Amino acid sequence: MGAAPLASAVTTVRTGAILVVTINNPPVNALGQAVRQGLAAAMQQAEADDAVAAVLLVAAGKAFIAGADIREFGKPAVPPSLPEVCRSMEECSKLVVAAIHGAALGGGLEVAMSAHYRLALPGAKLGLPEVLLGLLPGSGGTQRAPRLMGVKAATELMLSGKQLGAKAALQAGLVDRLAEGDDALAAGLAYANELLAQKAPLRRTRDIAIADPAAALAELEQLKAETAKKSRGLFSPLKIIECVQAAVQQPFDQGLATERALFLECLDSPQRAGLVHAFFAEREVAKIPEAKLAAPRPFSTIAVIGGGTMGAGITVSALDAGFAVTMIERDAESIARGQANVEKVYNGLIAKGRMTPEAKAAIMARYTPTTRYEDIAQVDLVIEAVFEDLEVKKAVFRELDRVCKSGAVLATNTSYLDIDAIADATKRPQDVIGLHFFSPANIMKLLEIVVPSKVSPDVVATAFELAKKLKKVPVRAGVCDGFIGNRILAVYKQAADFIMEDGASPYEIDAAVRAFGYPMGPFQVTDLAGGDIGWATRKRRAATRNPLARYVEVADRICERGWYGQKTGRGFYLYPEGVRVGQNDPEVLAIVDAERAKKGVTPRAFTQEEILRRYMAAMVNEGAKVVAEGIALRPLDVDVTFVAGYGFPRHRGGPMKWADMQGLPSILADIEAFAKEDPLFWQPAPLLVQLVKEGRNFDSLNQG
Ligand code: 3H9
Repeated sequence: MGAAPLASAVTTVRTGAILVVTINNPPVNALGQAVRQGLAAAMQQAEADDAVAAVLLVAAGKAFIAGADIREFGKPAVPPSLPEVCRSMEECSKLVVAAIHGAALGGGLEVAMSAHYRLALPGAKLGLPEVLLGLLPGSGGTQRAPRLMGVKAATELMLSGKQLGAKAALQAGLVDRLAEGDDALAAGLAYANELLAQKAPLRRTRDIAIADPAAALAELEQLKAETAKKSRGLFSPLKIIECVQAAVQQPFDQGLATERALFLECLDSPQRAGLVHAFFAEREVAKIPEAKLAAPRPFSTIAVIGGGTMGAGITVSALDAGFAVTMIERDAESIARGQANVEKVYNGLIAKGRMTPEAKAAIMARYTPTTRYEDIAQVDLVIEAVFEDLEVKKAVFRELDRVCKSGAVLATNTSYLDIDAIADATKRPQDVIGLHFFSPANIMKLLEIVVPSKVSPDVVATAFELAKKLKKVPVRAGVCDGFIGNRILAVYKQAADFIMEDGASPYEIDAAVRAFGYPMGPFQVTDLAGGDIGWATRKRRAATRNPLARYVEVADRICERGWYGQKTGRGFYLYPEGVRVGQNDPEVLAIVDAERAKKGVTPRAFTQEEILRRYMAAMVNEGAKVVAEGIALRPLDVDVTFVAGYGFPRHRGGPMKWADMQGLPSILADIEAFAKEDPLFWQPAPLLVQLVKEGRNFDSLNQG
């Protein structure tokens, strides 16, 4: 047995005739330069050593290989490239076996596909998720996966970014063998020895022929048509299909060259920059100052106060995460409705064949309905989701203060109200925090964790721990009207109202916003959420509104008619029975015209570009204020809020990242130009002005 230390990220040890090559690059064995270098050297070592008959590739830690090192994208490439490493592995004259445990993603799976044989352990996850980063598999994945799995299955894997478990990967043809247990080294050695004993051939993926090319090309045409419809302006999905077409039509090496060229195009695209930003930002948001100060409090039982849409959604989310949940409502009728709301979600899954009645029964066994506060005396964490009214919420918190055990975390799911005031209704404000869920709470990923002034750091840490258990994306927010998301939303929604009153129809505005990449425009969202909700807020704020500030009354006129959107069949759009996509309503246009006439506004035309410039400038400007006030910790927290909770197109990274990519001077110039029309609304954020002056961007505030 001989050991040869290479770069420390990759080590080799010979065991009999097998050279064991171990990748050790924590946390996830990404294929950074040192790993690529180490793998290339290991392959040379195997070629040069006559005593080596086979190479076994294994990895240390929790993942096999999570892919290329995403942090290297956008920096100058340092050789050897990953395609070169993959080629040296595939062309190796010794048998190459990969033993896969944990994630083998992107470049990680491409490395494995370049081995001659693949073994997977039970926890293995295999996938080509490059599309989620605006990329395509760029180390032969688009050429090798179709040869191993068939054209359609491989293309679907690449277009979806989905991960396959070990068994599914075996069925798909991505791996050759499953092993029991968790010892990849032992299982890999046994497999490699078995292959050597059988004198198994060097089975190179590149040599596998693609069956029935004509049928494969027809399938690709169909996938292309579906993808063009579904991918809403995304760049890399169609490029993936082009690569697979090359795999079918071109010799292997030419296919690789096509893949390389298209990969580099994707790498250069702003969509890649936006998606990679979103990937890291979603991980950075959990890095909060409180995590350094305190550990989370232990918790296993949860109470939810209120069984309405929100309370039921939160209950389902907590039940799905394995918690025991007690739901409180004020009387027997309301708690029965609350339980029905919870069961409706599971019954829907059963109806779709996605859950068995037995699984539902097992989940519901952890659910306890009650009308008595005393029943939650021993609960670890309470989430209040009652009517959005400060006095109602304060009364609930006084009750919680009376009954809950000392140390219980008391959370409110308010979306606007002053959490400091709610905390002060108790004698334990250090235990009170905001958990702002988004509807439907069991589906939406965003959780704004709102930190009032007296809360203790371990409660904040507990809230982040809860988010992790619920598989939410948590964003830390400070207390203000609307926190991060709804505060910024209120401002750009106003900008949309101004554009409407000045001449664009709500339908033109929605279309412009959809063209930017949102699934819906702001008026469609109003109709979906219910116009009455915003109306109630506007009425609540009417007394404190600056009388000099511009106020557009169109939405009020619409609500006064009882047109609250989808639920009433009519709002900004018409929803005749059975129609979910709204139809334009000439009567709404007449209302808009009447309001313009009343204000003496002569309507003018807006291009999509101008609509977007105003809409986005309002969003970015308020985002900058939210960051400067410390309501959001960093610009990236604003980005994650909007991508995870407000439908902001992920490939643009978030509003602040988008602004950086546009260039902050051009955004500021727009705001200054708009301010000439309405100086009160368009006040440039001092932070934006300062960054422009210093030649910096928002991203410079994300570091450290
Ligand atoms: C690619 O491969 C291109 C090739 O086709 C062609 C090349 C020529 N690089 O998510 P976690 C960090 S594209 C760098 O919290 P988990 C992550 O930021 C790549 N860093 O853990 C975090 O850092 P920190 C295709 C990476 O257990 C830490 O690792 N591959 C990478 O919940 C832990 O991550 C992918 O898209 C990376 N590739 O999930 C896979 N991956 O501690 C991306 C992770 O400083 N990765 N980090 O915050 C994942 O999906 C998940 O990280 C994984 C683990 C499932 C692996």
